[in-house]
Amino acid sequence: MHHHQIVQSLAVKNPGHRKTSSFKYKRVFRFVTGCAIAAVLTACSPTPILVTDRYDPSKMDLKPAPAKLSSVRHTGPFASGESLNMTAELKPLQPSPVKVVQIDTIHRIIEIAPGVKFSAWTFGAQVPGPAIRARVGDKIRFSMTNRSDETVPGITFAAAPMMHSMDFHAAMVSPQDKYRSLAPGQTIEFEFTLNYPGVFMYHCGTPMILEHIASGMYGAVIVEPREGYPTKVDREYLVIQSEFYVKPDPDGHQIDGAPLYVLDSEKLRAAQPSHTVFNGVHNGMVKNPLPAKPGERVRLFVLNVGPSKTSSFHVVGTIFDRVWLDGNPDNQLRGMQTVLLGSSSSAIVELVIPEAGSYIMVDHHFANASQGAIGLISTIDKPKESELEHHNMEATAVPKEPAAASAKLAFESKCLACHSVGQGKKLGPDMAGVTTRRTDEWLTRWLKSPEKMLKTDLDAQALLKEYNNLPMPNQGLSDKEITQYLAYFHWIDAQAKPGKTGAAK
Ligand code: HEC
Ligand SMILES: [Cu+2]
Repeated sequence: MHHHQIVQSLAVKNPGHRKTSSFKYKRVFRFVTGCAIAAVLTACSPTPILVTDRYDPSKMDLKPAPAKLSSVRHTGPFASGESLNMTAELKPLQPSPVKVVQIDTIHRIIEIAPGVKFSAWTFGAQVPGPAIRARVGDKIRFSMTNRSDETVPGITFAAAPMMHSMDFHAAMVSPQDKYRSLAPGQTIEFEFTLNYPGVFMYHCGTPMILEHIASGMYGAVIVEPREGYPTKVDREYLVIQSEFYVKPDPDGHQIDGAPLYVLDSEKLRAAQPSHTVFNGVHNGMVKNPLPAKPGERVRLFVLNVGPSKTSSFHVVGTIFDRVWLDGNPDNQLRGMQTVLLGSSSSAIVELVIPEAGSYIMVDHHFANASQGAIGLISTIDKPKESELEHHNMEATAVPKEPAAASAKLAFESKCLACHSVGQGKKLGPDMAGVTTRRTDEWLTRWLKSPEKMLKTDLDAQALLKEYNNLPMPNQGLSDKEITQYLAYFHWIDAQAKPGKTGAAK
């Protein structure tokens, strides 16, 4: 036993000390403080107490070699490396202390929602780009060719070649050296060592950064603590939230008979996304839920890319047993219902699946969820459509006419919170069949001013009664937008005619 511990136990054993003799107390006190100082100087203690900081900068590699630029381009696959993960289901950590990673930039048409084919800029030909998995102390040996000048398979048009770059939040390096923009055909190589555990974003850092991120140029680096995680889990999944800002191509390009969608820079600057999604696809993990079994412990690596929205990540039906902010177990919270993630913030959340069911991952900012930030962790292979009520609809077809296509997109972000298409009542009526029960003239007046109609029109008043006296808020639509909604409603009802297949049933 050390001296100061003996003194402490003495003090506890003789609580009368203080009252009986202040003189004795002072002497004991002096002895205690004297010894505490001595203990620090190790004179009192046979074994010195070492305080180590696992993030001691003097033990970090902070002098990586300069980046190398060349014009020798990669050919073949757009991404390679044992540590790369292409899907939500994560492979275990690879043991090698050096992770060789190649991720090239290439422009691609990707489907961000059923029928919405978007002209994207990518890392590794996918959005999000491949996730790197490594651990503290590992070295990442990275190389990237800007292949944005290569043709996009299947189409004759594509976004023009562009400068691109790579910015790893997991690295501590000079941005001017390592994050340089590459011209099409150039290759950059650099190395860095992982100093902190976490779930880190990577993204293109070429101006306008906002446009490069919104076009699809992002991904994650998962860095485990040197000694691994303190808990054991049955499943590990990666969930990346991001926004898309798209509009039908003003030049009218089509792909497989449907409009091509391009970046809407006005919506982008106004931070008004057309889609908010998990893992790059609107409702993607609703169609293909992440599997789990009752009683299992699941670890989710959650990253909010943004670029401009916050995520209030929540899983309906369970509680986060542990939350490690930014993916570092040093930043632990317990028993959380949601975790708030700003742009480029992340967390590892661990949860237990209590009983059989489909547990719904959502951004609890429900405006974002209604734009597609929804996914399932499910004990069932294919959950029934009806279980998704209140959350979102599934579109299976897209109108060819640009007016109807624009309205479909607008409908998905503005109206879907209250209306379904072919899936029954929500807060308001199902839009399927609306053109058979109302004339265009009535619908135009309604969309222009529901409040005026509710005062004067008997059919509108009856409708209000049927919908619990909840008046539809005026949506502030322009005449042009109203015409587009009518085109969309007519398209929906044309789909439902015998012999046709499509969204409305
Ligand atoms: C906050 C919920 C809410 C939102 C958002 C909303 N609506 Fe409605 N809508 C309603 C309700 C409720 C009704 C039924 C009438 C009433 O109670 O006012 C309705 C009725 C309608 C009707 C008449 C349907 C029929 O069967 O006659 C149309 C058409 C319509 N909405 C279109 C839209 C469009 C288009 C948008 C998006 C631009 C939209 N609504 C957004 C709640 C909403
Ligand atoms: Cu870029």
